[in-house]
Amino acid sequence: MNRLPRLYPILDTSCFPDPEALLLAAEELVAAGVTLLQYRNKTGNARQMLDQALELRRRLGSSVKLIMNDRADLCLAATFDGVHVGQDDLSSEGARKVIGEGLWLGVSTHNPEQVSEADRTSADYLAIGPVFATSSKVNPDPVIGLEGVRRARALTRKPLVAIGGITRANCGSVIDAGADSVAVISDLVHEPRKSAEEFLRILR
Ligand code: TZP
Ligand code: MG
Repeated sequence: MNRLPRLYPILDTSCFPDPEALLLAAEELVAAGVTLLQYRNKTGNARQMLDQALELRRRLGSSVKLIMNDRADLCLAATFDGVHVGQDDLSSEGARKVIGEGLWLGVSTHNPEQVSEADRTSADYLAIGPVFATSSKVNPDPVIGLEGVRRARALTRKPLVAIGGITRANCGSVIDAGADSVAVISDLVHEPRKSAEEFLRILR
């Protein structure tokens, strides 16, 4: 994979009143300069997820990298660029078998042991968090703080994405702690274009 962009927005369906609102937010993010997006849907069925993912791809075109959360099968079916798996999803090697060598594989980690284990896999990047308190995840792991980001940085040379409670106000400190990129859900929902432009300006 190429270098990760500094900003990695996650479009979570639970943040939008309907599919069209999510698609409009995606278009605004891309207009702001976003080049990497994750689609996260924790409530829809597979068919709804595929329909929405295909529409995202159709509307955004092929220059934006699209990552499917959780589901390697839907990554392929929706012609996405990669899949992001957590500790309860397919293992890294299982997901890699599904998507093949060419697509991106991201893995969520929440503590030093998981970072070290994921570092030994074929994952293209690792996510670490939650850095700060978050209300966007059900049953989040314990907050790791900036110290958790520093510890993760020391354990892997893979690209590192920090996640959890990251805002325009604190994103600079997360990059300073060693993250290559910040994944953000809630601080991009309200005014996606304006917020993404501000993130990108701060993180330049
Ligand atoms: N994994 C760890 S924290 C989190 C996920 C999916 C949610 C991040 O959302 P927010 O709103 O940016 O805190
Ligand atoms: Mg998952």
